[in-house]
Amino acid sequence: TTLRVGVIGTGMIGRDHIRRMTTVLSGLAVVAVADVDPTVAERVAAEAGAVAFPDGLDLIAADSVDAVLVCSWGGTHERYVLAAIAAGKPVFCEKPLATTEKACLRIMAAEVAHGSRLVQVGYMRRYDAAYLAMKQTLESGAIGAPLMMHCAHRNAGVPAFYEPENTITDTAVHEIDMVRWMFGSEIAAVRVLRPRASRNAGDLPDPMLIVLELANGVLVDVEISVNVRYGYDIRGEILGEDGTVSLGDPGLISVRRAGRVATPVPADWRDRFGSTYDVELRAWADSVLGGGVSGGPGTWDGYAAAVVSDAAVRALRTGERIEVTLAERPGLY
Ligand code: NAD
Ligand code: ISE
Repeated sequence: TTLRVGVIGTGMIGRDHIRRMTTVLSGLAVVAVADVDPTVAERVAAEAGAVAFPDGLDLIAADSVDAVLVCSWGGTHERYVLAAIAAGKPVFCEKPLATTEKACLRIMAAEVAHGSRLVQVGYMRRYDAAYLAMKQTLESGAIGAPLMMHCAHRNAGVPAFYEPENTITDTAVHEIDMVRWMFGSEIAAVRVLRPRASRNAGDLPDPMLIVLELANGVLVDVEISVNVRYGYDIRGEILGEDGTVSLGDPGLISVRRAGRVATPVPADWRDRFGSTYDVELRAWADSVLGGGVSGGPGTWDGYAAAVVSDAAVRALRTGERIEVTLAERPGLY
């Protein structure tokens, strides 16, 4: 059987996922696309052999669409995810699930009322070979009980529409989700510190240091830098009581010439996480095709990440330590 997918949002990642579903993964067909910019949607539809819908809500309602991929801007995710749940269709929503805690709670209420899980959120690091090997090492006990984790999330640059708070809601959310999964613990409090701004920062609070206190006592620091120019650099090291585990260098080769050793740095998230998104979408499609529940990040995870990012935005604005309070976790999750 083939899973007939409709894609809403045909920008950078929407197009990348369409390429993946049409040329890399089997068992998937992109049958419909929609974008607020109809010219883009029509061009992408023609390339993919799909039908362009003027409105994402009509795409969700179409009989030809079995499952939905939401790849539009974060603030627009809620209406599409709610519509997919109302239609009883599985939905893969790119991160963040929604941009506010309240919107995530509305999605959670709708999914709980529906009675089974339909939503997977695009926190792809859970499918990344390096992060998985790190988690396996941690869980093997080889480095002892974890104490701290140091992370860096560096972008070469960001698009013009990127707002100051996107450093948290769009960028740091990946670490926020990753550490909840890595350590199996919720985040209890957050602080944000800022050095002097980079001369490349423009109006952005760039760089910044986010300190996450986990409920299990682990402390995590995350450097966010979004204009480093030199490439896309994702780092992590866990300090345990008996040793450490770090993400390795993602550059596959090292070149020695003219008295230097050079290892390539990925250019952007497509470069660094390309095969990770392949694994992520394969797992999602398999869970949908198999009629089961996706083992990937769901609505609860999207909600928890949104609450922590709200708290981090407050910490950034006030300079204070902000405690995180989550709603009661429904039995569905
Ligand atoms: P983008 O600007 O390149 O593309 C977004 C597209 O959505 C644009 O074509 C825009 O016209 C369209 N759009 C906006 N509002 C819409 C609406 N209401 N209905 C339909 N279409 C609408 O942005 P992008 O970088 O592709 O990011 C899209 C989403 O994917 C964001 O939520 C972002 O956080 C997420 N993302 C995730 C990763 C990852 O690593 N998992 C990487 C990049 C982007
Ligand atoms: C983008 O939306 C992503 O999700 C990338 O993984 C992240 O590195 C980048 O900062 C975001 O803007």
